Amino acid sequence: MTETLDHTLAVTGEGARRADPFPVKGMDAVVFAVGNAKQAAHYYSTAFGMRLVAYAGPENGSRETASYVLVSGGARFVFTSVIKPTTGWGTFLAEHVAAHGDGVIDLAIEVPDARAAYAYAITHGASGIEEPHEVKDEYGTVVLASIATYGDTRHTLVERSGYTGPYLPGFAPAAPLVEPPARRNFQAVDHCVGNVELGRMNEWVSFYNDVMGFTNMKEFVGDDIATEYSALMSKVVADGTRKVKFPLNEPAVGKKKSQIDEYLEFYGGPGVQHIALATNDIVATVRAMRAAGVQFLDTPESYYDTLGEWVGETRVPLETLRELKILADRDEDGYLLQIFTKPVQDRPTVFFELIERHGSMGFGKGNFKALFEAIEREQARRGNL
Ligand code: TYF
Ligand code: FE
Repeated sequence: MTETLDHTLAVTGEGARRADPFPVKGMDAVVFAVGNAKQAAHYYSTAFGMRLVAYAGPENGSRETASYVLVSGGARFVFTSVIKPTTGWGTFLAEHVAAHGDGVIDLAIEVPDARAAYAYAITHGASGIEEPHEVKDEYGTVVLASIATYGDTRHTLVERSGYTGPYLPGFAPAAPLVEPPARRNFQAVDHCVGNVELGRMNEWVSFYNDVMGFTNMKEFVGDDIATEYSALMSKVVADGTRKVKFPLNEPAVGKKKSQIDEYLEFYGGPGVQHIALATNDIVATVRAMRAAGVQFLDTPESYYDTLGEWVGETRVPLETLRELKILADRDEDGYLLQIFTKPVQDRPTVFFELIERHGSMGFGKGNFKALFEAIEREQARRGNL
């Protein structure tokens, strides 16, 4: 009797904890280094329907940088700009913008124990950027630590249990810039994709395997698909609970210039390619975002002529998918609906995806041909194919 009880405790308590070498709570924030955070905050408020909730700038003690925190449900974006010539933390930001244009500087991950997570990562081969340290204000204490990942991107490990402030110590609550939409456009970050150099995808997959104990998800694009049409290879790593999912792309050598090569050239190296946002009503979201001026990739009519045959019934009628150019894919677990924006800055670099999942844990592999042809049409218009 006692033995059975002990055994149960071991499995649900210590045992379960030990089974996950790198527990995470989820994505904490996607942090963008941009040239003009004030205008970015406006765009993500009016075009993406996000809500400004916090601000740090010269008015409340941040002398070198201005940062705006916007949320949509559990998705949190931070936009940061340097506001004067500087030698402090601002230097790193300024150099990031000079080298890459507007882009993602930090994929911050919320963890239950930042010191333990950092120690695990460093022991397993990560390069440290900032050692674990406490930051505090009247709302409580947060522990932060940062490690390097591909390119000039970092992962800050954020331990915020019990912190009641609007974001991090130093940030003050802020009122929305515009009345947020009655219905949220999206409620979470679904996955964050990195582009790395030719031949290095597997190194980065191993990095996440070793440093964060992330495991590989089943969907991958190998050289079979790559040489045929996609011009990229891709594998996906995720934490034990599948809350944090990081696909990694590398260019494939093919007939045409890979879309990943175009990114690497214009971004000036590896970096975050797209952020996928989870929505429970992709139709309403696409209508709202299109009306606000967000541009999405086009999909040819022919895609919809055969879609019904292999995807079958979805929540959204085929005619609506066709009207809005939404893509659909099905696997053994269910289906998903997805659509991609065009790049959101002048450089053909960062873009967004909207995804509505119904059981499927995939990433839209069935759409790769149609999707990559659409990307290549855009590449050709830019003269980069
Ligand atoms: O995250 C993914 O893997 C999917 C597929 O340029 C994808 O969204 C991969 C590369 C790309 C666009 C989408
Ligand atoms: Fe994606």
